Amino acid sequence: MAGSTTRARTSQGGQRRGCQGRSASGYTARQRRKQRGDRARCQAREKTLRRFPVGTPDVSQEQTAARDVGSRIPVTPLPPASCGLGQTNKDRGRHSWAPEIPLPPLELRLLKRYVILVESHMRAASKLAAGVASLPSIRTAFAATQGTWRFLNNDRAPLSALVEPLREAGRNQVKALESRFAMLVHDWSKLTFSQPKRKRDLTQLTHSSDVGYELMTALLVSADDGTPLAPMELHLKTAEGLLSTRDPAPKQVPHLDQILETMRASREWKLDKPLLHVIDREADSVDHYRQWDDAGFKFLVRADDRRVNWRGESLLLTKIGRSLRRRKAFSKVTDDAEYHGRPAELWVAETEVTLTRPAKKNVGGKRFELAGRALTLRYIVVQLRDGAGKVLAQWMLLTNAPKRTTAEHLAHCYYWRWRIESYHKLLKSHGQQLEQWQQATGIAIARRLLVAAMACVLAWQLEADTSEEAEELKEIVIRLSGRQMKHGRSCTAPALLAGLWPLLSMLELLEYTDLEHLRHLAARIRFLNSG
Ligand SMILES: [Mn+2]
Repeated sequence: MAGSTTRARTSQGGQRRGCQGRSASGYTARQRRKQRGDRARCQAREKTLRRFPVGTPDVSQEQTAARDVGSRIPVTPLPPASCGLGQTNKDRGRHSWAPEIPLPPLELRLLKRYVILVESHMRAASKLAAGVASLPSIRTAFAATQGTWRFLNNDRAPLSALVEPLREAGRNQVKALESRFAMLVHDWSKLTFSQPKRKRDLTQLTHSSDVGYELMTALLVSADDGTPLAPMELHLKTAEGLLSTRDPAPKQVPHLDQILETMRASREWKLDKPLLHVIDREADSVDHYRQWDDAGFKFLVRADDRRVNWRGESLLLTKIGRSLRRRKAFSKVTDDAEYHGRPAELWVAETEVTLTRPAKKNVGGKRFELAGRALTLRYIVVQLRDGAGKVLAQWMLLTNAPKRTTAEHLAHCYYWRWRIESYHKLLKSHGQQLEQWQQATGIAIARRLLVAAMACVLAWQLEADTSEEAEELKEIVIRLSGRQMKHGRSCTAPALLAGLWPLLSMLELLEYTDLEHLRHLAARIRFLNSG
C-alpha cells in the first residue's frame, strides 16, 4: 500500500512538470504558492533520479511479488554501489573530501531511505529532540517519520547488510595506512533509557532495577595516529537475545568469550593489514591470553598487578616496574604529554615476562583452576611523570605483538584505545543522544545505530582530512556549529556533526528555493531589514 501511494505521488509530480515554464502573472498568490510547491516537488524528484541513475532496476516490485508467494527473497546487491551525501551528481568531485558513501546491499527503496537517514544523523541532537530529524525538503515531517519507522522495522534491512558500508569504509582506509597493522578496539557500553517502559525487550544488566541494552563495539582505529576509522562489528544484548552484525548472531556468552569469536570473524572482513586487538583492563585474563595466542591473534591489554615469572623469579608486575626504574631501563618518549591538564613526561620501559600460573575460572558459580602452558609476553610499562620524576599515572601493558613494533608505538596504541570511549560518548551524550531514542525494540535501535555510525564515520573522515579544501570546509562547518574550540584544537567530531546539519539544511533549502526570494521573505523580520 505504502509503496503505491509514493508511486502515485511521484507520477503526479511528473505530470505537473509541464506547468513549470508558464508565466506566473495573472495567478493568485495562492496559486503561485501552489506552483512553487509543485516545482519543488519536481526538482526534488529529479534530484533523487540524478543520485540514483534512471537505469537502475527497481526490484522492489518483483520482490514484493516473491514475498506474496511466500518464497525466501535473496537480498540483491544493486548498483549504485556508492552515493554522495548532501550533493547532486553534478556537484560531485567539486570537494576533494566529498564522501561517496558505500551503500548496503539493499533493494532500491530501502537504499534511498538509508541515504536520507544517514544525512539525518549528521547532526548533534539535543536531549529534547533526539528523534530522526528531517532536512527542510518538501517531504512533510510526518512522511519522514513514517519512512524512518518503516526502515527501522523492516526485516529486509538486516544488520549484516547495514554494517557492510561501514566495513567497506574501514577496508578503504586501512589500505592507506603507513603502519604494518591496524588496531581493533573492543569495548562494551551500557545503554540505559530515560523512558524504559516504552522499550519492549530491555534486559537486566547488573541488579534488578538496572535494565537496558548492552552494546559491544569493535572499532577499527588507525595505528598511524589513532584516527577512528569505522565500527566493524556491533552486538546489542537484549532480553530477546544477542543482536549482531554477524550472521548468524553469536550465542550470549560472557564478555571475554565473545572476543575470540570476533577475532575469528575479523578474518572474513578482508582487511589489507593484520589487526592488533586492544582491550582495557577487563580483558586481563591468562586463560584468554592463551586462547588468543594459540589461535594466532595479536593483542595489547592493560594488566592488573599480576604475578609473573621474570628472570627466574616470581614477582608482581609493579615490583618489576620499580626494578626496571632502578636499573634505568626507562626512556623518555616525550616532554609534552598531559596529565589532567598539567604538563607531564612520558616514559616507557620494556621487558619479557612469562605467565605460568593456572587460570582462575568461575563458570556458573563454580570456581576452579585451569592449568595451561607457559606464555611469554612483552611487558611494557608506561609512566607519566612530573618534572621532579614523581609517577603520576602508570599503565602496565601485556602484548604478544612482534618485536618490530616498538614499545613506544604500542604505548601510543594503548593511549588511542580511548577513541572507543569517545565514540560511545558521541553516540550517547555528545552527538546522537542514543539514550533518548524512542524506537521500541532492540532491533530498531540496532539498525539506527548502524546508520548513526555511518554519520560518525563521515565526520571522522572530514576531521582527519588535511587537504586545503577540507580545511576550508571544516572552518565553515565549525563556524555554523556555533561552538568554541579549545585552544590549539581546530575541530572535534561532535562540533563537526553540529555544524554539518545547518550546512546540509542550507544546501537542501537552496536546492529548491531561490536565494533572492529567501532574502525577500527574511526581510519580514524587522531586525534583519534594518541592517
Ligand atoms: Mn571497558
